[in-house]
Amino acid sequence: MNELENLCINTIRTLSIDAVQKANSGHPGMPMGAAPMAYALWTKYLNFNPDNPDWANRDRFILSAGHGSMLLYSLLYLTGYDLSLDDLKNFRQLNSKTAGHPEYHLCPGVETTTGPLGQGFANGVGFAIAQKYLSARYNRPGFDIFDYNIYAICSDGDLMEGISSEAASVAGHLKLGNLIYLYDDNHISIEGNTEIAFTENVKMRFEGFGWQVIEVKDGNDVEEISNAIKIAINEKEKPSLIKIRTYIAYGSPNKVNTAGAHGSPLGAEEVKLTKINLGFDPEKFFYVPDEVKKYFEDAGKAGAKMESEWNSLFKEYKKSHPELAGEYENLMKGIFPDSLNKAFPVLKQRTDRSLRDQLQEKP
Ligand SMILES: Cc1ncc(C[n+]2csc(CCOP(=O)(O)OP(=O)(O)O)c2C)c(N)n1
Ligand SMILES: [Mg+2]
Repeated sequence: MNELENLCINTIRTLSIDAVQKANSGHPGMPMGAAPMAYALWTKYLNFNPDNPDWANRDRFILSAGHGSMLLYSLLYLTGYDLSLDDLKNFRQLNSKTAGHPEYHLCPGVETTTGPLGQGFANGVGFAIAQKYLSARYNRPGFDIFDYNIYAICSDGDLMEGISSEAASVAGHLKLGNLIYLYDDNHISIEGNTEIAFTENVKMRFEGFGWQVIEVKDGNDVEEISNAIKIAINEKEKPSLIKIRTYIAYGSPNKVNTAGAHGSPLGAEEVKLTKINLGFDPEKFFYVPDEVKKYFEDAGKAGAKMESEWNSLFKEYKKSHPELAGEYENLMKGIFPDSLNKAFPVLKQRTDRSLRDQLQEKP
């Protein structure tokens, strides 16, 4: 890993621990362990435009392990979404954009609300089905209008929840090759080591569902993670689970690999020791080196360029396929095609009898 990469990753870590410490509540350990995978995904693969979080062909990113919300907020701030350093300082405060768990509509760049474990995982499968539908209906030769992927970071708790098994099963059945999940395999959950309650063979379970499972042995190895993501992107038939061995609270001398770093701040003294350990000034808070901000913002600008290329492609598409383009644009405004309107039954409101009478009426 080069020095700048290291600095970028450690900035995600220090922003996250500072925000949790200032709020005096939250989950510092997850962002610290998962920072390298997030860095690799967001700077090398994820297509997004911070200036337009609604760009139709953006890749979707879901933080299913929503308790690690500071990971996402750090990325959104660093890449240039409409989220300021002050918003990070207001983490977990009433009416702030940076709620304890990511909230859709509250914070730009948050694709869906996550908090209940398993929910983001399952939502992502729905997103992937939607992408498949859009591409099947609207893409035409020479016009890959919708070719985006759905990415998520999920945790042990996500995989423990039953809903993730149901969703994973249908994702395998439908061959959702557009689905790429990064599993933060840190062997720790709220009650301690996963040995206590979660010892199933995750790899075999997901292979049984028809997924491709790729193992990354070192969650700090950006190259190993990047290669795994590339393999996942190239797999078009199967959803992919990238099982990445990480350490919760990586960088904290005394809290690393402990459940104590799951749901409470590191503590002022440990924050200092962590910063020293990571090569940061312990007296600086919410510190972002200029070169780090520039590097992340450049990743965002690359996405802005992609969107403008996509806009040109859509213009051409509109000329070649005006009906399809028009239908899509109408749908986005909530206007259904006539054929669909006709398919809906027309229900008349009955005003001649009270609701209670209607309910008591025998069928
Ligand atoms: C459905 C549901 N049950 C319980 C919780 C409370 N909770 C938050 S995080 C967590 C588990 C944490 O373990 P893991 O998912 O491995 O995250 P890590 O500690 O490794 O970051 C639990 C039980 C929740 N968010 N959702
Ligand atoms: Mg865990």
